[in-house]
Amino acid sequence: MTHPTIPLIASDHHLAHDGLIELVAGREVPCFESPARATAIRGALLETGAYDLQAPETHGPDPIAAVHELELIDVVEHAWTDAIAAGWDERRALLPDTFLLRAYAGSMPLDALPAARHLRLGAYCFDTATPIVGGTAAAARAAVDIALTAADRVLAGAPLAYALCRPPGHHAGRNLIGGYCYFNNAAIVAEWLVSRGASRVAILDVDFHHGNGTQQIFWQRPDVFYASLHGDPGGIYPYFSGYATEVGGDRAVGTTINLPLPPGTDGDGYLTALDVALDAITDFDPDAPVVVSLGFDTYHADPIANLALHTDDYARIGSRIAALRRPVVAIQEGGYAVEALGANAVAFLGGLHEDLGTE
Ligand code: OKP
Ligand code: ZN
Repeated sequence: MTHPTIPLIASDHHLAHDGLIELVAGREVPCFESPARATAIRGALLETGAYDLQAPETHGPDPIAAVHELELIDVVEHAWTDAIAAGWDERRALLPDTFLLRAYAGSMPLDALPAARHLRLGAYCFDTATPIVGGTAAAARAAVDIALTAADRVLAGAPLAYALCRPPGHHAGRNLIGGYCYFNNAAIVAEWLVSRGASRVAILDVDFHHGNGTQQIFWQRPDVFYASLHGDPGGIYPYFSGYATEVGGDRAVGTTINLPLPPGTDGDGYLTALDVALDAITDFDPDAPVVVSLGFDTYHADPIANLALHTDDYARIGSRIAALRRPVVAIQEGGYAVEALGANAVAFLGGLHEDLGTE
């Protein structure tokens, strides 16, 4: 049986999104979420000869506005230019220094915000890991187009397409950026599939971190299933969501499933939890391609994670997902062991594609 090439959707827009620093527990550290990540993955995939590199097609603002509030989009688009206009040093990344927490308002009906979008940032951002620089908005828009173009390829009949998104998306909520994420690429694809006629869409999130943004966006949506495997939020970012008790809102009970994993979980342990998620997706019975939020930060040597997967485990995970016998749109999220990202992507997508076959 011959396998046609796999669409690899990528662009260079991400190169100008280079945050330089993030704050971890009050300390400045180099950004883990770096341009080198995407460069490494792209190089390794192309080297196999099994991928067809394609530029994203522009889908415009509407698919983004179907998931995110206009005021959040406005902040992502204009925080940098407003900061520069106010005299910000363009060699420094923009990070909020004040956060509009629920507790700030208490019972006060506060609704005024500064006109300057860089001064609003803390009302739309939940951490200090999500810097904005000159290239951020264009990169975030391109990442959405990359994800949507991959979805289009699968809708057109490809069993698998891979979206090399950077920045990632799964921490971004309807009105919120955070966790290196600005626009939620996977959520935008899921909503796009619904707009294309799907009545049930499943998102499988295998990034090491809980996709709090994706979960929030679809919390009350019985037509979009969200399954996530991740480091136990009791000790792992983003701390405030991803517990097994979170199963969906009152209008969508059972269409969210969280599988927190203990530190040190290896490939066998991971596959056991993955089977729970895959069985749930099978029961849900999506009528659209499965959206995979794909992170390689489950890798044993990842600098910000604590699981113990190895490169060959990604091939096993890929082929287990292929056993769903459903087409897949794979959307890149995290993974920070740059030297291993290429091999891990080759293993995962190879295992997935081989076993998906062409029927
Ligand atoms: C993005 B993705 C913990 C620092 C956490 C943010 C991590 C964002 C991960 N010491 N910093 O899900 O890979
Ligand atoms: Zn992650």
